[in-house]
Amino acid sequence: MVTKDYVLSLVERAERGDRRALGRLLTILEDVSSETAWVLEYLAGRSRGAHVIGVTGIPGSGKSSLISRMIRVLRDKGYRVAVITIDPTSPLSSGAILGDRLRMQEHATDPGVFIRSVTTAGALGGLSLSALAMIEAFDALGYDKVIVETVGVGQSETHVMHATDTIVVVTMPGAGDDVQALKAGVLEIGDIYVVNKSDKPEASKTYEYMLFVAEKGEIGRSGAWKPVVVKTSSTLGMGIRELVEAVEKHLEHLRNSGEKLSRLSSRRRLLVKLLAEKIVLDLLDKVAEEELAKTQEGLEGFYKRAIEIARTTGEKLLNLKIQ
Ligand SMILES: Nc1nc2c(ncn2[C@@H]2O[C@H](COP(=O)(O)OP(=O)(O)OP(=O)(O)O)[C@@H](O)[C@H]2O)c(=O)[nH]1
Ligand SMILES: [Mg+2]
Repeated sequence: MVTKDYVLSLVERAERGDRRALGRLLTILEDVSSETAWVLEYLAGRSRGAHVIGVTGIPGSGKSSLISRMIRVLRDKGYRVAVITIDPTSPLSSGAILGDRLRMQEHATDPGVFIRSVTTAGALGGLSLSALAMIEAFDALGYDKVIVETVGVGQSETHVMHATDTIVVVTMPGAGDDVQALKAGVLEIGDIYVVNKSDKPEASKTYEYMLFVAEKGEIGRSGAWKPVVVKTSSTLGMGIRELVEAVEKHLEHLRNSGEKLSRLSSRRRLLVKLLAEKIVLDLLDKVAEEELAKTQEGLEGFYKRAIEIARTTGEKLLNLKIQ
């Protein structure tokens, strides 16, 4: 059982730079328990307005390498940086996550950088509740930049859109020189589009194309901000300063337009929604288990019974006015 005093001591120690305490705090946030509500409320109350940056885009485009490069520039500017990489929990991805960690390895001993991987844990490819809870923790602990690396699949795009302030969409040359290369979903969410691997000869064509579609308004969110296209090479360290400048400019835009605050409330709304979903699903699980335990007749009539259970549970929940 996690006591309040224990969590408070972890927060206090983490604030003083104790990385193990921070690690433990994040582990607590990975599970939803009866303590979760007040821990989140406590952390949210200490929010320092961290800049949450989503880095998304096609697999292998160089997101992790780019983040590692960005960290250097952000650290030079004096920012404390936290990175959350999302593991899509597929057996195929374990290598990718290892790769993510490896590519950011150079920052492992920097006390101003904290890197953590989380799984999507059944969140249909979206950001998990734990990832969102961790953003709250990093925000409360004074990390200036919280970077979230996600794979561009499933629900992650809509989640990233609701949970972050600035979205960097990473693409690369040779991925096809049309909008298809960006895949449905990321077209409308980016604030900054990056053509990475610009050390490759085909890159300038892709860059020209991206500028063209950005000019035509075919990419980016609707609103006052005009998407910026940056060309980078994380291998050569090219264009990284420009990318960080674009990210900073976008933050300035959010602050000046008042959007920074509305993004914070949208992030909190998503957190509450995912928390509610989790609680209802757990409840359903429990009721279904209890009901099925009563079923003695084996597989015969099992499916019929399962559907009945889903119905009755649903009705029960509605009667409880959990909607
Ligand atoms: N030529 C070139 N290769 C790069 C560049 N950036 C990354 N790569 C290579 O591209 C591969 C993928 O890089 P990652 O940084 O792991 O890409 P990612 O988008 O994080 O990949 P996933 O997380 O697996 O989707 C690695 O082999 C990198 O060395 C670049 O600017 N130029
Ligand atoms: Mg990666």
